[in-house]
Amino acid sequence: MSPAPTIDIDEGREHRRDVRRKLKNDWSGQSFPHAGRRKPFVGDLGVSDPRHPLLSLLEWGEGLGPIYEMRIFRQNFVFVSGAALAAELCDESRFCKALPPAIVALRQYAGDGLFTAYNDEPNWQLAHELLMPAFTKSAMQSYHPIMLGTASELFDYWDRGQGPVDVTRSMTKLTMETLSRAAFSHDFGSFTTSQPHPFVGAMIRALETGRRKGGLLTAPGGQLLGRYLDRRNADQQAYVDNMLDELIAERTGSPDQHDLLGIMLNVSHPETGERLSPLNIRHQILTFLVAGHETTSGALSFTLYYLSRNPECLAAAQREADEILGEDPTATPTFEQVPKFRYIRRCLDEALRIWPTVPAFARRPREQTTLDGRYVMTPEDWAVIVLGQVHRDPTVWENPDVYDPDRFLPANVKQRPAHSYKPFGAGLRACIGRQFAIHESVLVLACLLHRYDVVGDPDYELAVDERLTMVPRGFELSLEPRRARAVVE
Ligand code: MNH
Repeated sequence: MSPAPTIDIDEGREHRRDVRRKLKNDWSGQSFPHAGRRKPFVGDLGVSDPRHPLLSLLEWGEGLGPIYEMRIFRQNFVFVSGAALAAELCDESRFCKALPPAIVALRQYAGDGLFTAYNDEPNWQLAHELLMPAFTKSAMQSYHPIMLGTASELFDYWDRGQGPVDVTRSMTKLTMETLSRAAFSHDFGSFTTSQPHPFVGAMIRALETGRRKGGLLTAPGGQLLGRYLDRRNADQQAYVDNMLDELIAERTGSPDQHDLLGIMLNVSHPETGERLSPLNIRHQILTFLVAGHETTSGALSFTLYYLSRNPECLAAAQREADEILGEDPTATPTFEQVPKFRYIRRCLDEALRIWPTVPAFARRPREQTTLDGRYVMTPEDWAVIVLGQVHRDPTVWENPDVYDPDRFLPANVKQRPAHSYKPFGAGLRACIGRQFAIHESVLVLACLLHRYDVVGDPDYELAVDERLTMVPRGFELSLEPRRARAVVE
């Protein structure tokens, strides 16, 4: 049994606020295509698999057109799969981020942290302004050595082992370590201890409960089930909250350390002098850990999957790594070299097109408007942009299921309509960690391909796991260390 976290929240009050903020989403009575036959009372229950709701959208949403809906009990969901409608929703002058029930459910853990804050919550603006400087391209300079360090620990760990490696598992360890070191200088020992640190498991289980609860709350009796899940989960959450609170307390008032926690503790707003509260800092750290590790891990894993399936792309990526890094297979890039891996970057972009690891995000209008010139939307209505469908809309992407990194050559990007590609979201509430994810991913891919020849199992068929994000399941690579040799052939 863990002691209660030192910072307490009035959960009743938080919950009442979320209920008050809930958007009606009735679309003024308009209806859209939906799957199968709708049943009285339960609606479209059973259409979507609750164990992987977003993945199953890609199946049952197929053929329903650019906008479609699902109703579960009294909760209405409207999905957008067409690129033109999605682009319209990404217009920040007319639309903004919406919090669907699944995101609201995460507020129990992440509170008013950046990802789960309502647009008008004062802590969003404050945290956004205080933390933006920590996520600029140039700020990556201080994370660069951390990223190189964890990558080299991963390679050593692989070199000590035998046989093929589980790619997603390895990449998840890697991104978790990078993030915890960059965020609060904590080493979870992922590559040095045999037992995973209990914090990581507790955090993931707590969030998984949140996700399940989010799905439940729309059903009659769901509140009750939700409370049951909460009780079962209370220990996990208390453990996670506690560890973070202790860490924050330990570091408060201690000399400046150059990680995200140091910035949050020591920097005040240049104009107002405001600072983040200890509770909000806990929410932010949890947010970074969660938002930043599985997403990047999935991006790396999907890229490696597609490279292993496309020998010409793999050869081109390896050639680029060799050209920039030279003969020594263990050479690592400087900070300035990372953006030079242009082809590897395109490989990453293309993997995130086919498998955007954050599979969807939601938007609502600022004022009443019409979508596509015909669907009335009030600020009480929201639509989910289904990235997996939008990124494969055949009106924008030729042969959308084919992996082709050259779609991201500058000339080709320029020819596509604006907002065709949105793996990091849109507008003010777009991903703050984008540069972080891209710098880390490109650096890791370049080092990896320079150091090893990679071979996938030819019999492996891509299977995708839906956790909080999308990741390949059971994908293994055999790694053959490369020798120092003439790189010019
Ligand atoms: Mn990230 C928001 C995708 C890596 C921290 N992220 C978002 C959104 C998408 C997204 C999409 C917008 C969601 C919405 O509109 O509701 N993020 C990604 C992807 C990767 C990623 C695909 C990796 C690949 N994200 C990271 C990393 C971090 C991070 C790394 C932190 C170090 N992301 C965030 C935060 C937000 C966010 C924080 C919320 C920003 C805000 O609303 O102010």
